[in-house]
Amino acid sequence: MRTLLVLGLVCLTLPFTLSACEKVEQRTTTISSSSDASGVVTQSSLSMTNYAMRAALGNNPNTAAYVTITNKGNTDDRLISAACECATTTTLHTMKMNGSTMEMAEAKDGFVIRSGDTLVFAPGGNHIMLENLTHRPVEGETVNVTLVFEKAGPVTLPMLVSNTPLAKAGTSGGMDHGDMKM
Ligand SMILES: [Cu+2]
Repeated sequence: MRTLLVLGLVCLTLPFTLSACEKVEQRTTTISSSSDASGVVTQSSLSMTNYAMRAALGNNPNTAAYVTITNKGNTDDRLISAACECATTTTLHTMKMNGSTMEMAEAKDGFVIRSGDTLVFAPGGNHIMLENLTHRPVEGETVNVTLVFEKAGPVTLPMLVSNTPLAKAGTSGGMDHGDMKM
């Protein structure tokens, strides 16, 4: 019932009502992912860019990974889970206010990525939490992380490991939370 209501809203708000609705119904299950030279990975209608993993720091048993996901399709999708052979536990985390402090919390229902929307995982915000590392990622190596989407299925991203993931050259990484426990 809920799904029907959502679809109804989508149809009402789109200018080409019929064709938009037909596309919703004619969703295919064909899965094929590909990666171009610039590191953009596409699967179904999802485009994944800016993915990287933070190198393990000191004795910290945990680290995090990041990615930007854009839904270029006509239907919503949901990021359900993530997995990495490098960690005992891999979960999707978001940041929430607890009183006056920002804390991370597991997004147990994953993240809905609506048609046309972009979901960002970046230092200081949403992140893929890698807990109890079984392999400690070091700067410069590549570690695979698999994202699982409700409709697009699993897609594996070869993540470059960096001490300053996603940092632009010449910046000091000001987005980072130095006090973030992870
Ligand atoms: Cu976390």
